[in-house]
Amino acid sequence: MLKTKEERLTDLHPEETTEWLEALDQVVDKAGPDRTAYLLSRLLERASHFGVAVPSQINTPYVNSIPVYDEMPYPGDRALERRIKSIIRWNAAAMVTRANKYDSGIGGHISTFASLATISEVGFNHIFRGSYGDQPGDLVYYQGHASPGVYSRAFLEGRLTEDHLLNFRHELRDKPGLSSYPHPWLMPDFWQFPTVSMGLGPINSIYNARFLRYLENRGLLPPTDRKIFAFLGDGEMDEPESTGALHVAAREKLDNLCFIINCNLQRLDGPVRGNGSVIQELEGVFRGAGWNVLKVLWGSDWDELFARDTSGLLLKRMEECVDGEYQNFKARGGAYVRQEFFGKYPELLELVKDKTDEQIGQLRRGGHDPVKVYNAFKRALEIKGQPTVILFKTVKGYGLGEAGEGKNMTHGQKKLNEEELVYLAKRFNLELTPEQVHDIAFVKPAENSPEIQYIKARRHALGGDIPSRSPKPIEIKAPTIEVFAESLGGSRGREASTTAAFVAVLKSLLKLPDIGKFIVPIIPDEARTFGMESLFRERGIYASGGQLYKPVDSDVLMYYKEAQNGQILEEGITEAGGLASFTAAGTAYANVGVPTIPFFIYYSMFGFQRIGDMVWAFADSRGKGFLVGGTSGRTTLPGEGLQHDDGHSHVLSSVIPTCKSYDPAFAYEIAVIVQDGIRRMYENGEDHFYYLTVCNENYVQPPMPPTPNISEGILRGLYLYQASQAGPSHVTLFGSGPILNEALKAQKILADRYQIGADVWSVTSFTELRRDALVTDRWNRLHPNEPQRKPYIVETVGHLDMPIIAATDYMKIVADQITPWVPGLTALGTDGFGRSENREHLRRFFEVDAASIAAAALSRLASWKRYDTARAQKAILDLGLDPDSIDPSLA
Ligand SMILES: Cc1ncc(C[n+]2csc(CCOP(=O)(O)OP(=O)(O)O)c2C)c(N)n1
Ligand SMILES: [Mg+2]
Repeated sequence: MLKTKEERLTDLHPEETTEWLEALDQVVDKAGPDRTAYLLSRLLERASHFGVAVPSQINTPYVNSIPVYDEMPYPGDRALERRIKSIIRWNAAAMVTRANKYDSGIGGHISTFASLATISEVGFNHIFRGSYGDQPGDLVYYQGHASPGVYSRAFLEGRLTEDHLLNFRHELRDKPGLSSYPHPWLMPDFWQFPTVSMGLGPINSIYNARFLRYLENRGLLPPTDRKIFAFLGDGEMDEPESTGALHVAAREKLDNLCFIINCNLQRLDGPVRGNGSVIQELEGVFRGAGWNVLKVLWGSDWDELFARDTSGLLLKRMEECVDGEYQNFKARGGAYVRQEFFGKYPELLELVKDKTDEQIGQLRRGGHDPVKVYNAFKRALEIKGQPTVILFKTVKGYGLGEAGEGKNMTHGQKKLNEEELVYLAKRFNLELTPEQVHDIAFVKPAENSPEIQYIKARRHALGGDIPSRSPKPIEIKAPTIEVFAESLGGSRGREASTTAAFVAVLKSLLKLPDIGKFIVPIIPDEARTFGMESLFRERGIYASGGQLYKPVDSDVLMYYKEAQNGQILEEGITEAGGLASFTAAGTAYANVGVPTIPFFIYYSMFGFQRIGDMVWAFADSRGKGFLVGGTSGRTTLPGEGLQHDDGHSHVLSSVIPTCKSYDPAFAYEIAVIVQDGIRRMYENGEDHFYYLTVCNENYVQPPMPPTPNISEGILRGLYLYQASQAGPSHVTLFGSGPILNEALKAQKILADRYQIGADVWSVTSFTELRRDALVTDRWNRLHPNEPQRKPYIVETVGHLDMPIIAATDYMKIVADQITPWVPGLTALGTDGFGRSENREHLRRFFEVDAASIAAAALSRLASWKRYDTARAQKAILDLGLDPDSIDPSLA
């Protein structure tokens, strides 16, 4: 029987063990750590040769990674920095308390920043660079709910006024307020990265660090020592997005990235790992993924205890305790710690016999000791070839005492009462008058005080303000539409898909001398599906270390070329990673002054519904670029079935205010949309982005008709594509994407078999039509005494006195968006789960094929009393529909 790990690791011969350990001590003494490491690795190698299952060493002991003798002295004025930090702590807590006192329920967080203050202050005073020459400096992602601390510091720096603090979470008043969390959309000069949705900071910062390397390797950005720091919560690390891309950072050797994990051992409800150790667990995860891990667990006052403890029991006791106990040690005070922690072993009690309970209670954790914190940052800056994570052990609600230090309810603590405020002020030696405490007054030393002079001098020395968002003007001129002549001319009788049409547009852009280099094609392992493989060789796939092998297809023209300056980001199967790259590229204009234009093309079903929250954050970031949902359309993608057939991404994209969604039918529509998109986003500087669905159905792509104002129609949402050829129109047909072809076939059926004329309109965007109509309606509502304006949809189609049948490959609600302005509209769409079938059967099942459209037209005409009901019923049967078939939305 195999033994368990514990059984194998039981010491059966302690004397023999001691001999081996002493031998090792001698090697360390005489030959040093490198030789020791070499000998150990040879021993392990030999052991595995004999089949010894060596236990993997994914963890190091529960002590600081940097030994005391390796520490650098602290470079700052400790006393002054403490005073400044205390004021920042106070103002942060006061901001939240005041907000809730005068507007009960407005919310905010006190305890997270309380646990973070030392780490944050060391970073601001000594580490985070505001600029590198003429380039923006380090990029810092903050824990979203620690924002009061960031505001509080900006107040001392003179970047925010007292009015700002008074209006924390009051963004809609006459004075400028502060948003609850980091939102570039709401505070565009201040915040760079929206982080408060847990898990997005980790993945986005990894891909951003990698994107900076990409820009450097492609010569678009001069290399610097710039770092990306990401402040994260230990609870936050449970999100799959937090750890899902760690291997990317290690593989790409991102030594420009440093995670700062605030291990206060608690999340919202209670302990993160009450029955274990979140720090040891995270150490294992990060080391396993190839990161450099620095643990900062114990403050300097523990150093002498470690030095005096010759029994090894102190470490043993530390490793025995689970996080739930550590939480108690902080929540219950020094006497409890003496009894429950040290009291387990007489030797440990002896070790602290000269300390009072108060002193024991104040033994600090590493994350509250500036020397330990500074040394960890310093070491992280020196590490080459690996990303670093610093695991700082802290106390949630540090310094709040009874008001919540280490307590389970501390996360929700939003208001300190007077007694608690007095405690806080005393705890951090803030010399406040009783009135100041009573009034919860903000504290700001005079401009010429040592505190303000110091804080400003430090930021000046480090190159300027952080966080700060100050995009340079973008110097991109959109290409003229003629650049896309090939797409505008149609496929000349050949059949082609809109995916191929999109790829042609992309290729035209890549060839442009001024813009081409800024285009960033991003693909999650679907390039061949989308017919983009020729780009591999033409543009190269980005590989930070270049291509180290001869590709298996090197003898063919379109071989799999990887290159250090490759332009394509081939992400592998990770839509989240692709979106994180899209975010890095779509915000590079603001963060590092390089106006890259990302095109992220992916399987549309695995877009918004899988990574919608990341798209939301992208919008918040004022991101620019093009999302392209490939193989889209519930009935247009044949064969794949329920999981793959997308009939709702246009519903999901419609909820994002800055996302302009289009479902184009033809190549020329795509060209017009992309050309204008670049003009608006990059030439005009508008902060929005695009979602285009493209499909894999092949059909003849017509040339762009010479209709006047057709481009405006394409961009605003609809235009008349083909007027009735059979006399005046009695029914109007709207069609989108490939379903436009079904509407055209229906037009012919109605004319040939029923002698009914119908106009056919191409609707490129129901969502844009609705938005325009809502804006117009609102204006009219608020200006009843002015000439009323017409929404574009009404202005274009007029008040149609006839039924309208609108058919798309998406849920009916997509077309229904415009029903208030065209009340005669009947939406045909693809509500329900997809099936694996061919297009013909799918379209019949979902009732969006030509026969279903024609039948709907006749049925609606009958209900308008413009067609005989019996003939309509017969037509339904003649057209092959089964009136009693099951409703696909229920099936
Ligand atoms: C995706 C997501 N889920 C839930 C929340 C709500 N939430 C905000 S903070 C928090 C707890 C955070 O704990 P931790 O990451 O440990 O941070 P700490 O405050 O302890 O530093 C939760 C659950 C959120 N912001 N985002
Ligand atoms: Mg926590």
